[in-house]
Amino acid sequence: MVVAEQLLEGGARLIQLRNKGANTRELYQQAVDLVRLCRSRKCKVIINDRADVAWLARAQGVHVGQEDLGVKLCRKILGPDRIIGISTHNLEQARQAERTAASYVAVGPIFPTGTKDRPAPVVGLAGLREIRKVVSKPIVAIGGITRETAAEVIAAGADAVAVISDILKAPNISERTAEYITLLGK
Ligand code: TZP
Ligand code: MG
Repeated sequence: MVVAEQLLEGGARLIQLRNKGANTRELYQQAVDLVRLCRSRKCKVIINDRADVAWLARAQGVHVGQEDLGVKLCRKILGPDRIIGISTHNLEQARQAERTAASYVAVGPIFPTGTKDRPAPVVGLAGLREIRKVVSKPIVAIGGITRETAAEVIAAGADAVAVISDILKAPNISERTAEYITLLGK
């Protein structure tokens, strides 16, 4: 949890736990530890892929992809109040996500990314602008976003950005996190 502590130190208020390599028990334990760590700092925790783990660990929500349990089933597990985010990679998926009970719609990859295995084709800023026209839920943009590009991603219609490498590969993770918060004025 060293990384999470650094993110919190930098002022993060929402962290997604993403660990594709963990088995279910490991993911559950990490989720419990992260939720405990974040609680006193008023930082929300979203668990990637697994609504069951999110519920059991009392996380604030889950983030699902196109091949995970759908939003309707996640709502059955998590109830009406928890956060459910869904990944979309094109206009049609975004339109569909808008019609679900998701709390937010993630759109990406906005730019090329080395973080995800077999990423969908790049959506780009133009694609994001088109998606903005059909989605009224909050949009979280993801994929290859850096502090140099975050402002233009927001200008293209995103309400928030999700960032992995540009924060985790920084020489100082807390400072980089704080930079994003200042940059985005949130
Ligand atoms: N979904 C679309 S792109 C991506 C995910 C999980 C990875 C984003 O990571 P990075 O390092 O910020 O490009
Ligand atoms: Mg997933």
